[in-house]
Amino acid sequence: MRERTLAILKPDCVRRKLVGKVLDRILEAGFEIVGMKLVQMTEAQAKQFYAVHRERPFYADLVRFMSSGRSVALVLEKENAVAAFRELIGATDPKEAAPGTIRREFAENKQENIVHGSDSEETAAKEIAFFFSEAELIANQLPE
Ligand code: IDP
Ligand code: MG
Repeated sequence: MRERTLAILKPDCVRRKLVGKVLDRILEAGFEIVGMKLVQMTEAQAKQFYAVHRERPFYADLVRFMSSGRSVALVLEKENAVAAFRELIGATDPKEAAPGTIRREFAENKQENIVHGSDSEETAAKEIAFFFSEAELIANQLPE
């Protein structure tokens, strides 16, 4: 089934000028961009976005990192987009990510790991609504 997922090209991706390269990889893998914006998350937004991790030891650092600079928020569409995107980005820790994945290729460490991807359809719906209104999501009008 064609699905949507939320991706974030994190502040390390923007700072290291990797947005173009990572977007290329995403498009080459067959994802269609239906929403895209440059954002600077506030600390409050980062706290809310990652609230599920609030008890974890890395939470404060993660919030600081995610609000440390600009990010690119994306809504991506494809068959089984949620799982397919998680596969394309690889494991959280780039050292454990499979060869050829975006995190393995570009990420420096477990925190600064270039990209976020929703982990379920339910989370994807919530995360998409966190960044985008319905009117900002523009489906392709042309036949494939
Ligand atoms: P995910 O992004 O692969 O879904 P999560 O476990 O949901 O990974 O963690 C959210 C984000 O928190 C990660 O992408 C990473 O930036 C950061 N993070 C997760 N685990 C650690 C850790 O052990 N040390 C530092 N940062 C971490
Ligand atoms: Mg996660």
